[in-house]
Amino acid sequence: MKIKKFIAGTMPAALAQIKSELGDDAVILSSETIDGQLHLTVAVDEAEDFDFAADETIKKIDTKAFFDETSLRDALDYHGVLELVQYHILSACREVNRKYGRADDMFVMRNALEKTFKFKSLLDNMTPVKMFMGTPGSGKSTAIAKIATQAKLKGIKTSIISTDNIRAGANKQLESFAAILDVDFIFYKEARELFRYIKNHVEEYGCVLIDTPGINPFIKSELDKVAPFVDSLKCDKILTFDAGRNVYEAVEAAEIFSELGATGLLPTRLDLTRRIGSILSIADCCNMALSGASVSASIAKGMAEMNAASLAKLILS
Ligand SMILES: Nc1nc2c(ncn2[C@@H]2O[C@H](COP(=O)(O)OP(=O)(O)OP(=O)(O)O)[C@@H](O)[C@H]2O)c(=O)[nH]1
Ligand SMILES: [Mg+2]
Repeated sequence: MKIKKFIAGTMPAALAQIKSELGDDAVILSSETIDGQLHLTVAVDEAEDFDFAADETIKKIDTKAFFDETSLRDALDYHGVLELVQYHILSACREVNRKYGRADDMFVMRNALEKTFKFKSLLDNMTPVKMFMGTPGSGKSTAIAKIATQAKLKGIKTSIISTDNIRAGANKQLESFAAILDVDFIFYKEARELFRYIKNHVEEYGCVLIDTPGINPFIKSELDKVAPFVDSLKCDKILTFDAGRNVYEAVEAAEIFSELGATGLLPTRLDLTRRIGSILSIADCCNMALSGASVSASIAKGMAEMNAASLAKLILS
Protein backbone atom coordinates (compact mmCIF):
# COMPACT_ATOMS: atom_id res chain seq x y z
CA MET A 1 0.00 0.00 0.00
CA LYS A 2 1.28 3.41 -0.98
CA ILE A 3 0.18 6.47 1.02
CA LYS A 4 0.52 9.99 -0.27
CA LYS A 5 -0.52 13.52 0.77
CA PHE A 6 -2.11 15.99 -1.66
CA ILE A 7 -2.75 19.72 -1.20
CA ALA A 8 -5.16 21.59 -3.49
CA GLY A 9 -7.37 24.68 -3.48
CA THR A 10 -10.62 22.78 -4.26
CA MET A 11 -11.90 19.21 -4.07
CA PRO A 12 -12.32 18.83 -7.91
CA ALA A 13 -8.76 20.02 -8.44
CA ALA A 14 -7.53 17.59 -5.77
CA LEU A 15 -9.44 14.64 -7.30
CA ALA A 16 -8.08 15.37 -10.77
CA GLN A 17 -4.54 15.41 -9.41
CA ILE A 18 -5.05 12.17 -7.44
CA LYS A 19 -6.56 10.42 -10.46
CA SER A 20 -3.71 11.41 -12.74
CA GLU A 21 -1.02 10.32 -10.25
CA LEU A 22 -2.56 7.26 -8.59
CA GLY A 23 -5.35 6.17 -10.93
CA ASP A 24 -8.99 5.27 -10.22
CA ASP A 25 -8.28 2.89 -7.34
CA ALA A 26 -6.97 5.55 -4.95
CA VAL A 27 -8.89 5.88 -1.68
CA ILE A 28 -9.11 9.08 0.35
CA LEU A 29 -8.21 8.24 3.96
CA SER A 30 -8.63 11.73 5.45
CA SER A 31 -9.23 15.34 4.46
CA GLU A 32 -8.95 18.63 6.32
CA THR A 33 -8.78 22.33 5.45
CA ILE A 34 -5.75 24.22 6.70
CA ASP A 35 -5.38 27.95 5.90
CA GLY A 36 -7.97 27.64 3.09
CA GLN A 37 -6.16 24.71 1.42
CA LEU A 38 -7.48 21.17 1.21
CA HIS A 39 -5.07 18.55 2.67
CA LEU A 40 -5.88 14.98 1.60
CA THR A 41 -4.26 11.71 2.66
CA VAL A 42 -4.71 9.11 -0.09
CA ALA A 43 -3.86 5.41 -0.31
CA VAL A 44 -3.53 3.04 -3.24
CA ASP A 45 -2.71 -0.69 -3.41
CA GLU A 46 0.51 -1.51 -5.22
CA ALA A 47 0.74 -4.48 -7.54
CA GLU A 48 3.92 -5.77 -5.85
CA ASP A 49 2.35 -5.68 -2.36
CA PHE A 50 3.14 -8.85 -0.41
CA ASP A 51 0.13 -11.12 -0.30
CA PHE A 52 0.15 -13.99 2.20
CA ALA A 53 -2.54 -15.76 0.21
CA ALA A 54 -0.63 -15.73 -3.08
CA ASP A 55 1.13 -19.08 -3.55
CA GLU A 56 3.95 -17.72 -5.63
CA THR A 57 5.11 -15.29 -2.93
CA ILE A 58 5.75 -18.07 -0.42
CA LYS A 59 9.09 -19.69 -1.15
CA LYS A 60 8.92 -23.40 -0.61
CA ILE A 61 11.65 -24.55 1.76
CA ASP A 62 13.27 -27.79 0.71
CA THR A 63 13.36 -29.83 3.90
CA LYS A 64 16.04 -32.09 2.36
CA ALA A 65 18.41 -29.10 2.57
CA PHE A 66 18.49 -29.36 6.36
CA PHE A 67 20.88 -31.76 7.94
CA ASP A 68 21.46 -32.71 11.52
CA GLU A 69 24.67 -31.08 12.70
CA THR A 70 24.47 -32.49 16.22
CA SER A 71 27.18 -35.12 15.71
CA LEU A 72 29.55 -32.56 14.14
CA ARG A 73 28.94 -30.15 17.01
CA ASP A 74 29.51 -32.95 19.54
CA ALA A 75 32.80 -33.89 17.85
CA LEU A 76 34.05 -30.28 17.95
CA ASP A 77 32.97 -30.06 21.58
CA TYR A 78 34.85 -33.26 22.43
CA HIS A 79 38.02 -31.80 20.90
CA GLY A 80 37.65 -28.62 22.95
CA VAL A 81 37.41 -26.31 19.94
CA LEU A 82 36.75 -22.70 21.00
CA GLU A 83 33.12 -21.70 20.55
CA LEU A 84 33.85 -18.99 17.99
CA VAL A 85 35.87 -21.47 15.91
CA GLN A 86 33.09 -24.06 16.20
CA TYR A 87 30.73 -21.43 14.85
CA HIS A 88 32.99 -20.81 11.83
CA ILE A 89 33.37 -24.52 11.08
CA LEU A 90 29.67 -25.35 11.51
CA SER A 91 28.64 -22.41 9.39
CA ALA A 92 30.97 -23.71 6.65
CA CYS A 93 29.41 -27.19 7.14
CA ARG A 94 25.94 -25.79 6.49
CA GLU A 95 27.22 -23.98 3.41
CA VAL A 96 28.72 -27.23 2.08
CA ASN A 97 25.45 -29.05 2.75
CA ARG A 98 23.47 -26.43 0.84
CA LYS A 99 25.92 -26.34 -2.05
CA TYR A 100 26.35 -30.08 -2.59
CA GLY A 101 23.10 -31.40 -1.07
CA ARG A 102 25.18 -33.93 0.90
CA ALA A 103 24.72 -34.58 4.60
CA ASP A 104 27.28 -37.28 5.43
CA ASP A 105 29.54 -36.07 8.22
CA MET A 106 32.93 -36.85 6.69
CA PHE A 107 32.15 -35.20 3.35
CA VAL A 108 30.64 -32.13 4.97
CA MET A 109 33.45 -31.75 7.53
CA ARG A 110 36.26 -32.25 4.99
CA ASN A 111 34.85 -29.61 2.65
CA ALA A 112 34.07 -27.24 5.50
CA LEU A 113 37.68 -27.51 6.76
CA GLU A 114 38.92 -26.87 3.24
CA LYS A 115 36.91 -23.64 3.24
CA THR A 116 37.82 -22.58 6.78
CA PHE A 117 41.57 -23.32 6.95
CA LYS A 118 44.67 -22.78 4.87
CA PHE A 119 47.02 -25.70 4.22
CA LYS A 120 50.58 -25.41 3.01
CA SER A 121 53.07 -28.14 2.25
CA LEU A 122 56.33 -28.10 4.21
CA LEU A 123 58.28 -28.88 1.06
CA ASP A 124 56.61 -26.19 -1.00
CA ASN A 125 59.27 -25.08 -3.47
CA MET A 126 57.67 -21.66 -3.94
CA THR A 127 58.92 -20.67 -0.48
CA PRO A 128 62.00 -22.81 0.21
CA VAL A 129 63.09 -20.88 3.31
CA LYS A 130 61.26 -21.79 6.51
CA MET A 131 61.93 -20.44 9.97
CA PHE A 132 60.68 -22.31 13.04
CA MET A 133 59.78 -20.69 16.32
CA GLY A 134 58.07 -21.75 19.52
CA THR A 135 58.35 -22.28 23.24
CA PRO A 136 61.27 -24.30 24.67
CA GLY A 137 60.90 -28.00 23.95
CA SER A 138 57.97 -27.47 21.55
CA GLY A 139 59.67 -29.64 18.94
CA LYS A 140 61.38 -27.16 16.59
CA SER A 141 64.65 -29.03 16.14
CA THR A 142 62.94 -32.40 15.85
CA ALA A 143 60.58 -31.01 13.19
CA ILE A 144 63.53 -29.55 11.26
CA ALA A 145 65.38 -32.87 11.36
CA LYS A 146 62.25 -34.67 10.12
CA ILE A 147 61.63 -32.23 7.28
CA ALA A 148 65.32 -32.37 6.28
CA THR A 149 65.01 -36.18 6.17
CA GLN A 150 61.94 -35.97 3.91
CA ALA A 151 63.67 -33.42 1.69
CA LYS A 152 66.73 -35.64 1.44
CA LEU A 153 64.57 -38.60 0.42
CA LYS A 154 63.02 -36.47 -2.33
CA GLY A 155 66.44 -35.34 -3.54
CA ILE A 156 65.89 -31.72 -2.50
CA LYS A 157 69.13 -29.91 -1.64
CA THR A 158 68.76 -28.78 1.94
CA SER A 159 70.52 -26.54 4.42
CA ILE A 160 69.89 -26.34 8.16
CA ILE A 161 70.65 -23.09 9.94
CA SER A 162 70.65 -22.65 13.68
CA THR A 163 70.29 -19.29 15.38
CA ASP A 164 69.93 -20.86 18.81
CA ASN A 165 72.72 -19.57 20.98
CA ILE A 166 70.70 -19.92 24.16
CA ARG A 167 70.41 -23.59 24.98
CA ALA A 168 73.67 -25.42 25.52
CA GLY A 169 73.93 -28.37 23.15
CA ALA A 170 71.15 -27.15 20.84
CA ASN A 171 73.53 -26.73 17.93
CA LYS A 172 75.41 -29.96 18.59
CA GLN A 173 72.12 -31.88 18.33
CA LEU A 174 71.14 -30.32 14.97
CA GLU A 175 74.69 -30.42 13.67
CA SER A 176 74.90 -34.15 14.22
CA PHE A 177 71.51 -34.66 12.48
CA ALA A 178 72.83 -32.62 9.57
CA ALA A 179 76.02 -34.71 9.46
CA ILE A 180 74.04 -37.96 9.42
CA LEU A 181 71.84 -36.67 6.61
CA ASP A 182 74.80 -35.13 4.85
CA VAL A 183 73.17 -31.71 4.55
CA ASP A 184 74.81 -28.31 5.12
CA PHE A 185 74.69 -26.93 8.66
CA ILE A 186 75.45 -23.33 9.60
CA PHE A 187 75.13 -21.39 12.83
CA TYR A 188 74.45 -17.66 12.86
CA LYS A 189 74.43 -15.57 15.99
CA GLU A 190 73.45 -12.33 14.26
CA ALA A 191 70.36 -11.63 12.16
CA ARG A 192 72.34 -9.64 9.60
CA GLU A 193 74.67 -12.61 9.00
CA LEU A 194 71.63 -14.80 8.41
CA PHE A 195 70.13 -12.23 6.02
CA ARG A 196 73.39 -11.98 4.05
CA TYR A 197 73.74 -15.74 3.78
CA ILE A 198 70.16 -16.24 2.58
CA LYS A 199 70.46 -13.40 0.08
CA ASN A 200 73.60 -14.89 -1.46
CA HIS A 201 72.88 -18.60 -1.26
CA VAL A 202 69.12 -19.21 -1.31
CA GLU A 203 69.12 -20.20 -4.97
CA GLU A 204 71.48 -23.10 -4.28
CA TYR A 205 68.87 -24.85 -2.12
CA GLY A 206 65.38 -26.24 -2.52
CA CYS A 207 64.87 -26.21 1.23
CA VAL A 208 66.42 -24.01 3.93
CA LEU A 209 65.33 -24.75 7.51
CA ILE A 210 66.09 -22.19 10.20
CA ASP A 211 65.92 -23.04 13.91
CA THR A 212 65.43 -20.33 16.53
CA PRO A 213 65.85 -20.44 20.31
CA GLY A 214 62.85 -21.58 22.34
CA ILE A 215 61.27 -18.58 24.04
CA ASN A 216 58.58 -17.69 26.55
CA PRO A 217 56.17 -15.48 24.57
CA PHE A 218 54.92 -13.79 27.72
CA ILE A 219 58.34 -12.25 28.43
CA LYS A 220 59.26 -9.32 26.20
CA SER A 221 63.04 -9.78 26.54
CA GLU A 222 62.65 -13.35 25.25
CA LEU A 223 60.69 -12.19 22.21
CA ASP A 224 63.49 -9.73 21.51
CA LYS A 225 65.89 -12.65 21.10
CA VAL A 226 63.99 -13.99 18.10
CA ALA A 227 62.46 -10.81 16.63
CA PRO A 228 65.64 -9.64 14.78
CA PHE A 229 65.89 -12.99 12.95
CA VAL A 230 62.19 -12.96 12.09
CA ASP A 231 62.38 -9.39 10.84
CA SER A 232 65.51 -10.00 8.78
CA LEU A 233 63.86 -12.39 6.31
CA LYS A 234 60.78 -12.75 4.15
CA CYS A 235 60.07 -16.46 4.43
CA ASP A 236 57.55 -18.92 5.88
CA LYS A 237 57.56 -18.53 9.67
CA ILE A 238 56.17 -21.57 11.37
CA LEU A 239 55.09 -21.99 14.96
CA THR A 240 55.69 -25.40 16.54
CA PHE A 241 53.55 -26.15 19.55
CA ASP A 242 52.60 -29.11 21.68
CA ALA A 243 49.11 -30.08 20.44
CA GLY A 244 48.09 -31.29 23.88
CA ARG A 245 48.25 -27.85 25.49
CA ASN A 246 45.16 -26.29 27.02
CA VAL A 247 43.29 -24.48 24.24
CA TYR A 248 43.10 -21.09 25.98
CA GLU A 249 46.79 -21.13 26.88
CA ALA A 250 47.70 -22.28 23.41
CA VAL A 251 45.70 -19.57 21.62
CA GLU A 252 47.00 -16.83 23.92
CA ALA A 253 50.62 -17.84 23.33
CA ALA A 254 50.05 -18.36 19.59
CA GLU A 255 48.58 -14.86 19.23
CA ILE A 256 51.88 -13.44 20.45
CA PHE A 257 53.87 -15.60 18.01
CA SER A 258 51.48 -14.47 15.29
CA GLU A 259 52.28 -10.83 16.12
CA LEU A 260 55.95 -11.77 16.02
CA GLY A 261 55.41 -12.97 12.44
CA ALA A 262 54.34 -16.63 12.52
CA THR A 263 52.07 -17.47 9.58
CA GLY A 264 52.20 -21.27 9.71
CA LEU A 265 51.44 -23.86 12.34
CA LEU A 266 53.12 -27.20 12.98
CA PRO A 267 51.58 -29.08 15.89
CA THR A 268 53.83 -31.63 17.61
CA ARG A 269 53.30 -34.65 19.87
CA LEU A 270 50.10 -35.57 18.09
CA ASP A 271 50.91 -39.16 19.06
CA LEU A 272 50.37 -38.15 22.71
CA THR A 273 47.23 -36.15 22.03
CA ARG A 274 43.58 -37.14 21.63
CA ARG A 275 41.96 -33.74 21.40
CA ILE A 276 42.96 -31.32 18.68
CA GLY A 277 40.88 -28.30 19.70
CA SER A 278 43.95 -26.16 20.18
CA ILE A 279 45.21 -26.86 16.64
CA LEU A 280 41.91 -25.78 15.07
CA SER A 281 41.49 -22.85 17.42
CA ILE A 282 44.99 -21.45 16.84
CA ALA A 283 44.80 -21.90 13.06
CA ASP A 284 41.47 -20.07 12.89
CA CYS A 285 42.04 -17.35 15.50
CA CYS A 286 45.59 -16.54 14.34
CA ASN A 287 44.94 -17.16 10.63
CA MET A 288 47.84 -19.60 10.37
CA ALA A 289 48.27 -22.16 7.61
CA LEU A 290 48.48 -25.77 8.74
CA SER A 291 51.73 -27.16 7.47
CA GLY A 292 52.11 -30.66 8.82
CA ALA A 293 52.13 -32.38 12.17
CA SER A 294 54.75 -34.23 14.15
CA VAL A 295 53.32 -37.55 15.28
CA SER A 296 56.34 -39.31 16.79
CA ALA A 297 59.62 -38.60 18.54
CA SER A 298 61.36 -40.62 15.85
CA ILE A 299 63.23 -38.54 13.29
CA ALA A 300 63.04 -41.13 10.55
CA LYS A 301 59.25 -41.01 10.41
CA GLY A 302 56.42 -39.16 11.98
CA MET A 303 55.85 -36.00 9.98
CA ALA A 304 52.26 -36.30 8.85
CA GLU A 305 50.76 -34.21 6.12
CA MET A 306 47.99 -31.89 7.26
CA ASN A 307 45.12 -31.47 4.88
CA ALA A 308 41.36 -31.19 5.14
CA ALA A 309 40.89 -34.95 4.78
CA SER A 310 43.38 -35.93 7.51
CA LEU A 311 42.02 -33.25 9.82
CA ALA A 312 38.41 -34.33 9.27
CA LYS A 313 39.43 -37.91 10.07
CA LEU A 314 41.09 -36.78 13.31
CA ILE A 315 38.00 -34.83 14.31
CA LEU A 316 35.44 -37.50 13.53
CA SER A 317 37.22 -40.73 14.43
N1 LIG B 1 56.35 -38.16 21.31
C1 LIG B 1 56.81 -37.13 20.63
N2 LIG B 1 57.89 -36.48 21.07
C2 LIG B 1 58.34 -35.41 20.36
C3 LIG B 1 57.70 -34.99 19.17
N3 LIG B 1 58.37 -33.91 18.70
C4 LIG B 1 59.38 -33.69 19.56
N4 LIG B 1 59.38 -34.58 20.55
C5 LIG B 1 60.30 -34.67 21.69
O1 LIG B 1 60.22 -33.46 22.42
C6 LIG B 1 61.48 -33.13 22.96
C7 LIG B 1 61.83 -31.71 22.58
O2 LIG B 1 61.97 -31.65 21.18
P1 LIG B 1 63.00 -30.62 20.48
O3 LIG B 1 62.83 -30.82 19.02
O4 LIG B 1 64.33 -30.70 21.06
O5 LIG B 1 62.31 -29.27 20.91
P2 LIG B 1 62.85 -27.78 20.64
O6 LIG B 1 61.68 -26.94 20.40
O7 LIG B 1 63.89 -27.79 19.59
O8 LIG B 1 63.48 -27.46 22.05
P3 LIG B 1 64.46 -26.24 22.44
O9 LIG B 1 65.48 -26.15 21.34
O10 LIG B 1 65.00 -26.63 23.74
O11 LIG B 1 63.60 -25.04 22.52
C8 LIG B 1 62.46 -34.16 22.43
O12 LIG B 1 62.65 -35.13 23.43
C9 LIG B 1 61.74 -34.75 21.25
O13 LIG B 1 62.11 -36.10 21.00
C10 LIG B 1 56.52 -35.71 18.74
O14 LIG B 1 55.86 -35.40 17.74
N5 LIG B 1 56.13 -36.77 19.50
MG1 LIG C 1 65.88 -27.08 19.61
